[in-house]
Amino acid sequence: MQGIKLLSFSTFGDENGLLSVIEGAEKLPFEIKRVYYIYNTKKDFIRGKHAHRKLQQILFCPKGSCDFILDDGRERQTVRLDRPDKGLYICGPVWREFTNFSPDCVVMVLASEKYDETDYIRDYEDFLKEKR
Ligand code: T46
Repeated sequence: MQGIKLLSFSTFGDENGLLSVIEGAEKLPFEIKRVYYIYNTKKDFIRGKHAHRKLQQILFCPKGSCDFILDDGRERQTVRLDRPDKGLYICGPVWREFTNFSPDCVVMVLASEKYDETDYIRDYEDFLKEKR
């Protein structure tokens, strides 16, 4: 799908403990300007329901799991984030909804820009129009 890439973070350690690293141009194709995280979300609540115009993000679950339903205006795909070394890179306008949260789920987001409400497309029909 256009605008997304699955990432696998370098991981070190053994049965005594693991450490994952997100570093370098290959894994992080932008400078981080903001970090936010989402937690205590009810299992079936649907978050997101928007696209970003320019924002680049890396999303991952350091704890727990959830499903991202992604839509580039042509196709839909579900990506399950269920391990701390697995990330999702989203670049540009991809409609996203996320749900099916485990009770312990924490969604971490590394973002290329500071918060800017004008970068959000919060109406699905507007998203389709902007993609055309
Ligand atoms: C995204 C998904 C994965 C701020 O004031 N500053 C911030 O940096 C952010 C991210 C949000 N907010 C405020 C705006 C809303 O009043 O926090 C409230 C909840 O935000 P929102 O409804 O957009 O939350 P989600 O979980 O639907 O979406 C968030 C991000 O907004 C979005 O960038 O891609 O997580």
